[in-house]
Amino acid sequence: MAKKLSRRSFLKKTMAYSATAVAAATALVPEKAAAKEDPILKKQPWEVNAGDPVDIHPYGFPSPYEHNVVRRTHELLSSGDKRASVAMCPIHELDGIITPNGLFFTRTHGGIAQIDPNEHRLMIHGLVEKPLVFTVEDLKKMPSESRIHFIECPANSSTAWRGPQFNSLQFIKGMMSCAEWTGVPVRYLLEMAGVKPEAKWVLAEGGDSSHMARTLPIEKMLDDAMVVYAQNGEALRPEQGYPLRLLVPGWEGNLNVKWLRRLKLGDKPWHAKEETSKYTMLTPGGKAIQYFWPMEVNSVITNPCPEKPWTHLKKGDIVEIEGLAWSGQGTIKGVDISFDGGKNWVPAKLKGLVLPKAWTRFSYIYKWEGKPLLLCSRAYDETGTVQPTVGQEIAKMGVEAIYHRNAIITWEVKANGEVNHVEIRKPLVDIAKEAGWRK
Ligand SMILES: Nc1nc2c(c(=O)[nH]1)N[C@H]1C(S)=C(S)[C@@H](COP(=O)(O)O)O[C@H]1N2
Ligand SMILES: [Mo]
Repeated sequence: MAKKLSRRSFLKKTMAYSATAVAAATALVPEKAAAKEDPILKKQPWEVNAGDPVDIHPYGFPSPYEHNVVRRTHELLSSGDKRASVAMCPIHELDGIITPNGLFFTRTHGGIAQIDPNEHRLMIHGLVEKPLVFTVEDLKKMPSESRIHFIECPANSSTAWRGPQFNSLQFIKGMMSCAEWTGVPVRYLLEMAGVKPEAKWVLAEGGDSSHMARTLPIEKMLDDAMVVYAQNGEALRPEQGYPLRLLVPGWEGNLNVKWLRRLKLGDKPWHAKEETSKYTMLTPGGKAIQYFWPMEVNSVITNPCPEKPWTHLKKGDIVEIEGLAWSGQGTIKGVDISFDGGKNWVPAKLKGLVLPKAWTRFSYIYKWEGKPLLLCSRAYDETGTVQPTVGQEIAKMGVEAIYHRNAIITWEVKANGEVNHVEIRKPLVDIAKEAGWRK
């Protein structure tokens, strides 16, 4: 009896935010079970025989037991040709805020170029005093900076505009990743070339077969854009633009031109002339937004999610709800969690590094009573922007926008622990009426 009481009061305490308390709570169970546990008593092959020599893989691999943690493609998310396609990041399998290089989402318009770095150059020309050509080695000799930033394709979640299409976190939100990038600020390079006063726009062009070329305002290039050659401590992967890519922190993924070979300065935007791709946004009034650069505040719960259900949990279990929040406008200031589809909210805890224009992990320690939930997260950033509900976003942008979907995502957690992607919103006709789409 005394034991039962102390366990109950112990559980009460774990309801407060305390990771150590949770660790202790889960440790209670194995302690009793240990006597019956096979893996503890049984001699395992890996303790009987010596392991592999240290030089078996000069460049290592993950454990074969992690074979399921991979990028994935989906026929609905790309053209039939896998060279003009996207491989989605398994964000539900990640911890912390760094995406390992082998799992970084990969989007290409003309396949993954395999560039010989000795044959690659970066040219800076147009409205500059002195056009310059850099080798990769030239850039590596310059003072470098390392920064952690996410890259997100604005088409992330584009399939959700008309309602949930995928019961999968990887396919809803996997068009993004976050890494530590090392390279040279574009500002240094432009200062070396000498920016002419008329220069207002920059064309960034890739050396791959798609020759992806995007227009950027010079202010952003002089602010925090970088030419990077390294990612998480090693050279960029070919998929991410080896040997050089443009990094445009917080802005649309497509602007982060890979296999970067040219920056051309001009006095007008380049869209009519050399720019290869358009990322316009059609609004309900019929007008299109031509440039929509920063990725706005966003968040999603990664545990639980359709791929990580709570089917293994028992009523009364303590669990850590976790997720990712990010904003291309700056630093995440907070994340709220709702268990009832957005009627009531409680603040989550931001955990680990909280950096501008980087993934930010949030956490909420929760006792699951085995009751159905409508679980969602809502982030806000340093500019005061709050992540919109689906209804708010549709009222503003309609359903034809395709890009920049950052509305709140809801998981239905069933009593048996299954998790489904659902959407909470009024019927479209009501949203349209209230927003005044048609008179
Ligand atoms: N040269 C070149 N750069 C490119 C692309 C491309 O096809 N070619 N795709 C762009 C798009 S649409 C996105 S979303 C990001 C994806 O970066 P990642 O593949 O490193 O995740 O790269 C951008 N840079
Ligand atoms: Mo993209």
